[in-house]
Amino acid sequence: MIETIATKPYTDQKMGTAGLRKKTQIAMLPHYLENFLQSIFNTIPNLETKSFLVGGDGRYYNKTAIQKIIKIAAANKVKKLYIAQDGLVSTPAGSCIILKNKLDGGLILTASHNPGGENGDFGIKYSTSTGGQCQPQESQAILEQTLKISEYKISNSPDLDLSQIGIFRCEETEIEIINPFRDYIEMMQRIFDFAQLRTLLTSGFRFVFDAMNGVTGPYAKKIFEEILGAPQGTVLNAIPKEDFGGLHPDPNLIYAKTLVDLMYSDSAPDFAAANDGDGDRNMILGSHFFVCPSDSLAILTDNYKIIPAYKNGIYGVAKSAATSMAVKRVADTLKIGFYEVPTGWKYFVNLMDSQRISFCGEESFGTGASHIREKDGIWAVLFWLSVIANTHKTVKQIALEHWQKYGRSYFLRNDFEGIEQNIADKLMSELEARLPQLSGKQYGNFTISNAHPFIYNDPVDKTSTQNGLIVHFTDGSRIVYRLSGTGTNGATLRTYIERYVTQDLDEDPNEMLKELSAVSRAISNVTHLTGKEQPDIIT
Ligand code: G16
Repeated sequence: MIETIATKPYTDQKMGTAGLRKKTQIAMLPHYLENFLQSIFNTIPNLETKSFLVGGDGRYYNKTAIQKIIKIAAANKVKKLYIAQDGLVSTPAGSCIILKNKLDGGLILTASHNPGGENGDFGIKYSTSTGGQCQPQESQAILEQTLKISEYKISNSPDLDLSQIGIFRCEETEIEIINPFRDYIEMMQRIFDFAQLRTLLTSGFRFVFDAMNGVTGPYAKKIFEEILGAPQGTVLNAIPKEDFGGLHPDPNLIYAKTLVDLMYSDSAPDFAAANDGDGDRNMILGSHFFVCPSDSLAILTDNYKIIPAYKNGIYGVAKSAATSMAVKRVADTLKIGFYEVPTGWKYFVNLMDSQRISFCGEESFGTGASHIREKDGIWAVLFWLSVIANTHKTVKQIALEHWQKYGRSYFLRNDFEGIEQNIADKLMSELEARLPQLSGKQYGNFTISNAHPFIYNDPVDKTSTQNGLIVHFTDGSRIVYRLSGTGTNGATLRTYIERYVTQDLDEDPNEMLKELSAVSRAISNVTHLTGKEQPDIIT
């Protein structure tokens, strides 16, 4: 039976950089999730002809949320739901399943790299038939629905058992519980030379993969250990946990500290990687070496020819404006297109769909390609393993040779967290107002050449988006300022600092960027406005 339940709008259901992210306690408020789901369905015509994927990264409240999605979708007469077995699907595998099966979209339940659990975060990424997350126009239409919703529809049928693959029904809606691994693994096997990778991983090469108790554990076990023959135990933290075992599942130098410590110890393996909670982010490490994500994109692009799927050539590359310029130098050398977009993977989707780009990446540990429309942690790891297998070089050698060829963009991101929203907004608006007067100003060794808001004009849908402020220096250095769109604790100011050099290639980024970091604080007035002398997090 289908019930119509009266409800009132929540005014905070605006999607951020990647879907809706909230404290779990907020998502669990009465009618909160129901309102949001009904608002999504209200924007989609002809639901009786539409099919969607549902799954997530296994975090707390996902199981309850999936049952709600089934019942609300059924009450709204959705044709079919594909539900990942046990509710577990990585964000990249979800994109793959949507594209391969020509679905109309998907609801991936994840707050990505944010902590999970009852007192952690919960989130929903809403994807469309592109396989990528909805575009700003679509999230605006959903927001408008959330602000005027007065009722939602829900079936009162019993919960479904998600552990059995098979076809079931809820009201008139067909529910198929699917294997969440098969399509994705087949795709990886088509892209990469698995025979070559198997030779590497069974040859004594020492590799560790940290799944951070997120959803990539079972994918990594199947791909690296079962198919490619890496020793049992190669995959650490391999079982998805509702609270990520208390870890903050963000693969960076701070939150993947145990792995980082191992890689800087005397017993460091040859290669290590980590993925985040939903498997779209990746961190790459060699023995005593960390690969900055901006460099990773540049290095992989420079090596595209060694991968079977790309050997005949690639379209262009794209990066978010906040990401370093390293990949542009590669694109210029390869004579392929180069694009710079706002932060948010959704901005790459039109470029991929129109065959303008093949590869893209972001400083926030995201690397990917047009095989799907999300960033892809395991793809990046398989690509790096392929580069190692082909070149027979260490990670550090590969990076050093890259810098010798192209020069190096030292890069750091400084995050000032937990700022009151009105103070963060004031900082950004005052800085934006000051930008025109900054040209020609000197700060120590650095002189500003020009400063402007970053405005992206999408060449495909012709929309225009402003995201962040950029300050350029005469020596090619850059500072980008923007507010995060993924946090759940007040506002986070992100300051991205980049300095290009053609010598001193193997130095500590903290030292190389010390002066420019101080300059970035002086320009933004952050200490005066927030009382913070230093960033809370440096990645
Ligand atoms: C999401 C987006 C990325 C973005 C990152 C950080 O990643 O998909 O495009 O770079 O957030 O965004 P912000 O700087 O606004 O916090 P994920 O892995 O969290 O889905």
